[in-house]
Parts: sequence; structure tokens; C-alpha cells
Amino acid sequence: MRFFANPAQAGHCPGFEFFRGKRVPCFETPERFHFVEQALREAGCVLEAPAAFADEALLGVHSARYLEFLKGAWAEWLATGNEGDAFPAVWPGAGMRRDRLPQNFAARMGFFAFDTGTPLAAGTWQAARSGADCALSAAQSLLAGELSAFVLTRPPGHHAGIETFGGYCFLNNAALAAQALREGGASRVAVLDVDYHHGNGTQEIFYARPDVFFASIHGDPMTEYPFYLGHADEQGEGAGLGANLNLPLPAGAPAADWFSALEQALEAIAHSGAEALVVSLGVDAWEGDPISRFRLKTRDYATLGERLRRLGLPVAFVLEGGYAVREIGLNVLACLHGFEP
Ligand code: SP5
Ligand code: ZN
Repeated sequence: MRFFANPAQAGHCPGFEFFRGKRVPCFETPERFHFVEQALREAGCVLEAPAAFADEALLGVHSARYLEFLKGAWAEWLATGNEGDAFPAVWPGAGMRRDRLPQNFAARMGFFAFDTGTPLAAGTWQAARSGADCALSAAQSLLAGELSAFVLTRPPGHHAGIETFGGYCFLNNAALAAQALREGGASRVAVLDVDYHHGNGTQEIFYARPDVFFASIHGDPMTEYPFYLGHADEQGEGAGLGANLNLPLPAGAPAADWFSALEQALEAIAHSGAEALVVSLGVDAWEGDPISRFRLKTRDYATLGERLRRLGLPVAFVLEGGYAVREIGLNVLACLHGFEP
């Protein structure tokens, strides 16, 4: 297994996020990265820097105008007289127009955002961009014959859509890896998302496509973030109909139910004809996670890894959420060690 670690992650370090109108400390912190890094190093893993890919490699997943916005957003935020972390303040709500991108900076920020929990700071673009390089490097290593790779990065990616940021995510690392695997020759690819929160961005990106199968096990969006996507009746559209599988479980669901859903997901992935798998490895389904409500134990992550190995596909694991900082490293390590003992 090869390990690609994001060298720019620490630059994304906002001071707070909004939660129901209040400023609260960020859950998604550089500390998270360090706990995973430490667990991997203690286990003897060798972490590599990513290769540098051209911006064009992002265009298979995100729109050009979104990438242009993100790249310049911090400078524009300062230039329009603001200071501190950048947040959206206005959105195109239902019934308003999305067919024109306004010139006003705040209006553009709201156009591309979907929550106030995802601050954009000085080093956000560079951190997200280097994370994309890590995801693309992982895909490249699988295409070169490696059996597995792990992307150690933050900010996470699975909530980022074609042109939306939110849920602590800006660039969709898992989608970038899946797209790179497709472009590199895999005729079909699957993405399995085991983060507690539905991977709305990944689903949106591949929703009309038959060549990338998306399966997700997550808290029921009727009560759990991101609320507006992730229901079981979302099965893909057009040529992609049947290539999207959502397995929502109620908050508080026991591990046995989670593993039943995993079996369903793996069976569907096996039948999808995928030649490679990307795993959105959020470890916030762990029983002690501060913002999530599933009940997996650390040993369950080892079982997940073992079960994934039995699929027999090359796998790129991509770090997503997980907010119980000390345990993130142990849970990630348990999964990777279960996959490759
Ligand atoms: C990648 C990922 O896991 N993103 C999750 C984004 C969740 N954003 C909503 C956070 C809500 C925080 N709730 C705090 C409850 C404290 N009692
Ligand atoms: Zn999550």
C-alpha cells in the first residue's frame, strides 16, 4: 500500500465555524491529520508527497468557473474589505435564478456554497489543491499496478459537488480519484462512501453516469446532515439509472445493521463490473464521534478492511470525516491493516 500525505493541509486552519447562528470551534482541524499521520508512522508506513498535476485534471469533476472562484476567493474576500475567515451570506434559494453568475463577490460565494459550516481561510485553496494531487497520485499508483493506496488529506472532499462547497469540503478527492481511474483505463469504477454523512457531492458528480457506481451508507438525511440528498429512492438518472445506491440508516443504528448495509453495497459493487474501487473513508461512524450517531467500534473498522480485501479489487482509500481526533488514527489504521494485514 502506498500513502500520499497532503503537505499543504495545515494552511487550511479556520478559527471557527457557524452552527445554528453561533460561532463554535472547528471540528475539522489540522490535529485530525496529525493523529492519522502519527498512527501510520508508528505502524511503519512510509508517507509520500504527491506528484503535481495540472489544473486540467480537475475539470472532469468540477466546473471551470467554480475552480476559478475557489482559487481567487481568499484574495477577493480581502480585496472587498473583509478580514478573518470567509463565509457566505446570501444564497440563490428555490425560485431564484441560477442561470446567471453574479459579479458581486458575496453573491458568487453564496452561489457556490451550501452551508455556513465551511469557512474558507488563507491557505484553503492550496490545501484543497494539494489534496487533489494526493488523490490523483493514488489513482496513478493503482493504474501502475499497485493493489492499494491511502490518501491522507484534509479538508475532506465528499460533500463538494460539481460547483458547490460545504460540509468542510472544497474539492472532491474521491471523485477525482475515480475519474482519473476511468481516464487511465478502468472501464468501470465504484465509489463506496462509509462516512457517517451522505456523500452528496460524489453522488451529484456521477449521478447521470453508468461508468462510476456510487454506494453510500450514512445517517438518514431526514434527521442527519447534509439533509437534502441521500435518500434510498435516489438511484441515478438517465444513463446512470441503477448506478447509485443509498443505504441510509437511522441515527443510533447498531453495528450489525451497518454491516448488513455493507453487504448490500459490496454485492452491488461486485455486480457493477467495477475494475477499481475508491473508498471515501470517513471514520465518523465510530461510536465516540462527537457529531455523528452510529456505533462502530475500532475492531469493526478492521472487519471493514478485511471485507473490502475480499472484493479482490484495487482500492484507493481517501480520508473524509472523523472528529474524535485521537481515535481517527486508530480507526483508519484498523481499516487499512484489516485490508492489508
Ligand atoms: C466530511 C464530513 O464529515 N462533513 C461533515 C459536515 C458536518 N457539518 C455539520 C456540523 C454540525 C455540527 N454539529 C455540532 C453539534 C454539537 N453538539
Ligand atoms: Zn462525515
